[in-house]
Amino acid sequence: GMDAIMLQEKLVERLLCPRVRTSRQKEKQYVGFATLPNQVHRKSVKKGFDFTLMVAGESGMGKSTLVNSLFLTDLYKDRKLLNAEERINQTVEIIKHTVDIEEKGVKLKLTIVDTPGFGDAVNNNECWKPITDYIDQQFEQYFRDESGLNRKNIQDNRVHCCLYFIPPFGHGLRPVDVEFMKALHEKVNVVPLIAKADCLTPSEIKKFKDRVRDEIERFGIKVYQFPECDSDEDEEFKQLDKELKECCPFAVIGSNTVVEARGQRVRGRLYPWGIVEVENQSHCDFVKLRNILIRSHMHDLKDVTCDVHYENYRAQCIQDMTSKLTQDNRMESPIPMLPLPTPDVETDRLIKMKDEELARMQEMLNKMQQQIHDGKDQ
Ligand SMILES: Nc1nc2c(ncn2[C@@H]2O[C@H](COP(=O)(O)OP(=O)(O)O)[C@@H](O)[C@H]2O)c(=O)[nH]1
Ligand SMILES: [Mg+2]
Repeated sequence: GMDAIMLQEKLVERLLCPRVRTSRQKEKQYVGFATLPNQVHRKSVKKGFDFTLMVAGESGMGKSTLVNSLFLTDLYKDRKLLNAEERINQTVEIIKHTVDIEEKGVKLKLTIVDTPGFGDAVNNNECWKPITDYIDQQFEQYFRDESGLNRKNIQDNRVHCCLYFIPPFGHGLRPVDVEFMKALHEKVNVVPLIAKADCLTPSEIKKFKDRVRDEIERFGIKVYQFPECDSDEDEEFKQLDKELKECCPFAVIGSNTVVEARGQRVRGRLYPWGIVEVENQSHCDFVKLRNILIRSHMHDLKDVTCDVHYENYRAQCIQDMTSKLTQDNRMESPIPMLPLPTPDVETDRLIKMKDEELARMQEMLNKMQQQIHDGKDQ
């Protein structure tokens, strides 16, 4: 009757309203990912952690080189490094690399999604489309698995972070950068980077960063927000946190060659006038970026992916299904001489998914009521 309909509406409303962000994970130390278990459930320690990182931006900006630098530094410490020329080929399609790494018994499955980058095609209209499609497909797969029967062993391929490479040559963001990031910002955590930062002097970098920060604000681009630092944190942590936020957008340099600098073999770029060191904090923000990604902010990036981006996707899905159902209902009202709508497999699937969703909400509601009830009894 009427009550059932109202309950259904309430449930749908509840489903449509993205979950409120719960208190963010806070990490005190900027250390190796071996400390990840400190903040999470023991179960995930046994299973291991996983993280999916995507790179996007114009072709030739050093995306593949940077992910290789990120990879090799942490993943192949002892491996012989090849020349950049030998290693890096132009990326022509979306490629997924997965690497399992272990640090002090803690397992991390790192997935890198390398994208071809735009600029090579004659027509760069909607050049972000393959990327947004890819992100949506991962959400869709997850949504499907989550609504399915075997919900225990879902493979989570959702993209947790997208590094967007801004070319260092212009005077800030180009229209295509603005459009690209806006196409992504509601689907994934966008972390903007200034590519090939060795092309800029320190004062130019500062100016460029200020400008990009301004434009991000002015154009309403919602890049990944670092979580607020609690007021009761110690001064040292607050200082680190402040520096981190002021550093954005990170100026990065990538290289796959090892050079000799100050008597040590380091990853860097050799120029006639000197050496640029990737991991030297006075040369660029590479180390800061790496720490954020696989150490200090990995949990938060994943939380935001689940609680905000995926929830939004899911809400949209359910809304689409609901409106489709309403439309179908209207079509079923008896209009003489019109053939009955043919059963649509897709609609059936959607109805089934929605029913399951509602059943789960109902179950949750019951549990909540039970808890309230139990609370009263005590
Ligand atoms: N100057 C400079 N060149 C770079 C940097 N990173 C990569 N490159 C070079 O830029 C070219 C394109 O790099 P690649 O990683 O294939 O770019 P992608 O198309 O964005 O994946 C290669 O010749 C790289 O050696 C960097 O940080 N600074
Ligand atoms: Mg590439």
